[in-house]
Amino acid sequence: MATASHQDPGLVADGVARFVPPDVDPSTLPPSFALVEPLPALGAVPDSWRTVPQFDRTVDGLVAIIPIDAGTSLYGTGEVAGPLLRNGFVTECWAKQPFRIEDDGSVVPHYDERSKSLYQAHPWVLAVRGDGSAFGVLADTTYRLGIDLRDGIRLTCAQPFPVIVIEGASPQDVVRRLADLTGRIELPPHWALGYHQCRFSYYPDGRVRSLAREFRKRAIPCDVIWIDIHYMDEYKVFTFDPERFPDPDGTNDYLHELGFKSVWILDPAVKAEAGYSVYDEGVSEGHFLHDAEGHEHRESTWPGEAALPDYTRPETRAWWARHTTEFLEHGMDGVWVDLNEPSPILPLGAELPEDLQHRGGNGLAPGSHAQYHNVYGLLMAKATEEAMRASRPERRPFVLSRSSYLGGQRYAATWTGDNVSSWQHLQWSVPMVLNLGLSGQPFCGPDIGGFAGTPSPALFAHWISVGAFLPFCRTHNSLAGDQEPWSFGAAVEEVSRHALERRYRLLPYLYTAFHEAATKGLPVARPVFFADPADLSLRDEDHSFLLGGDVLVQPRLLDTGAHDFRVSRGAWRPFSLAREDSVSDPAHPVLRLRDGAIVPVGPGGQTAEEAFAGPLILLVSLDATGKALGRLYEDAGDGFGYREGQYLLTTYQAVLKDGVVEVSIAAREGRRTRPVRALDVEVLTDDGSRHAKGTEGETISLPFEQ
Ligand code: NBV
Repeated sequence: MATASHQDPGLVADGVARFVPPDVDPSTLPPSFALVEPLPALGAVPDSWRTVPQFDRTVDGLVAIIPIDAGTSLYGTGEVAGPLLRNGFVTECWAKQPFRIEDDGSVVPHYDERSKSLYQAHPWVLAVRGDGSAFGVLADTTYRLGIDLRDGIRLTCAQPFPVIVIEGASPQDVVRRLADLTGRIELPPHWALGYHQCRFSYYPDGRVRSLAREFRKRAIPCDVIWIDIHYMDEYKVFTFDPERFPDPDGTNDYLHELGFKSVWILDPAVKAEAGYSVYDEGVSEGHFLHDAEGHEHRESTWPGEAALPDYTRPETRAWWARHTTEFLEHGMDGVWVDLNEPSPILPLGAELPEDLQHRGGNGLAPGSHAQYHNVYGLLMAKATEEAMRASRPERRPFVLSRSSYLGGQRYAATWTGDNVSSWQHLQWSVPMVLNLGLSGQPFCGPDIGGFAGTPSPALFAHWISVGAFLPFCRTHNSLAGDQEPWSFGAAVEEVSRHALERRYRLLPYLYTAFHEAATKGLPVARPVFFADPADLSLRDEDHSFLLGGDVLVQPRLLDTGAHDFRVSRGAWRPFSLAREDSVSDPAHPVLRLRDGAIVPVGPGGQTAEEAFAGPLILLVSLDATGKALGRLYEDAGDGFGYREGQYLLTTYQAVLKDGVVEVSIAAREGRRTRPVRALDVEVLTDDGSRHAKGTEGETISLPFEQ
């Protein structure tokens, strides 16, 4: 009798079933990488199960075919450029640095709608049926996977793979269940939700310091300054250039004194140079990837010839973590891991041979690079995150990773890689973030302003104004022109300041949405169709988006023509967030509040710390029955006290009765002391708003005639 295996077909949880090709012995399948825990089969899949993949063999390997009903909309597939709605697209799960060959033969990092794969790999499709019910399809393999959505869902892989199907009453339901299975983000520290300023690269140290001073002098909100590769000594990982950054501790201290955090980059490639201790250790302790003949594999990267760590080995992850721990002793607040698809630099677009050998260990079988390529970035991020957690148990880690795989949200936030300073890329940045959210990664964002090229003043103004409402908010650019908020003249500087002030005022609400992502797995930025999954007219809306469940963001993403936004039923009243919102620049998205919702807004400030302290305003939009509800999650903003109950989750309610709106606390959770603070109420109406002043904890009454 065959023994039970972790990949056995059957019902594996309520509403979740695994299917295995009939001619495949499940015990021969590699263990799942995406799932947090193995899911043993609990019993047979019931006959009533709606979505059953059919397996077939072709010259390309195994194909799983999942037919869809007319009216079914497809999403997910991770990091993809192009529209939100993925019906008709063919992509591939194969992490890579996309590139384009220019007319002069030079190769530049570049992606567009035709790119089959980008830096991250998410073998996952979300399908929303015409009636608003949904299912999700997870191809549980790390190997290269073709995803063809031209006629239903067709998944192709050279190796056999199981398919997990999640059924749900709504897309939200399916995305939540995906997070139950593949993990959720850890709650980030407050500062990580602030504005981040980056470039390739700010150097030397003096330039970093003056950049920091400039932000404070100009009173532009900013929390984090990023240090890209020019800090390293000849691009050798875990070193510092003695002239550019002679005193990294001093650089970090200086930033900290001005209220900034710092994030420094690490690349996986280790310069192959005898005498460089990181390399020597790597060789003597066996940390590098070898070819099929057992020779150390080399790639041409920033430092020149380099070896690549084999992060499938627990010993190698521990070694990497030890170096990261020492690195962090210089006072960095976060770590950025780049080029971990992994991508050689020369020639751009080159890929590692698929027959390189990974040695695995601790439950991971030895395997080829073809098997482990897609999880290289995830494993590097995991090693880095574990180092952060172990070396500073009292602080929340922050890692940003370029490559990732389904489930990678457990270890790192991601960004959408090397985009271009163009209106088209600005427009794609919204659906990219939305589809990543629908694939389990809620903490992501684009390089604001575009990485390659220099944006026009108008483009930068629009980009930062939209980027201010995306979960990860960082400006970054390459070696081209300056891309600070003040680089485009006084008018754009003012738009940028205003955009970031809006974000900082919304931080209490945004943090509450991150708490929902960390506890329930719901995306922070959500597609508009979430508001009414059965409304087919919303299925391809990908200019506007929802932040959390209650705020609708309607940006102008293209410089040509007005976009005809589609909005679900309901009042969706516009609201202001910062001074002069009503007469603001057209670059700023229009913000609307769902009727029946209450949104907490803070005082704003130059740093997240300021933005989470002080008075609160509750923005209220009553529904047709005169009621509204909203939640606010609060904690220390760093550390893990919240796990011991040191948090407050407050549900505020507003009720209109006899010409008076009464706002009070409907429910509370957590043991954090309730702050003594002013709590003002602003009730939106169809023609403006009414205000009342009060204090936290008391019922606030507001005369309100309709
Ligand atoms: O470290 C330099 C860059 C970085 O700024 C960018 O964000 C990454 O996507 N990095 C790529 C390497 C440059 C490759 C051309």
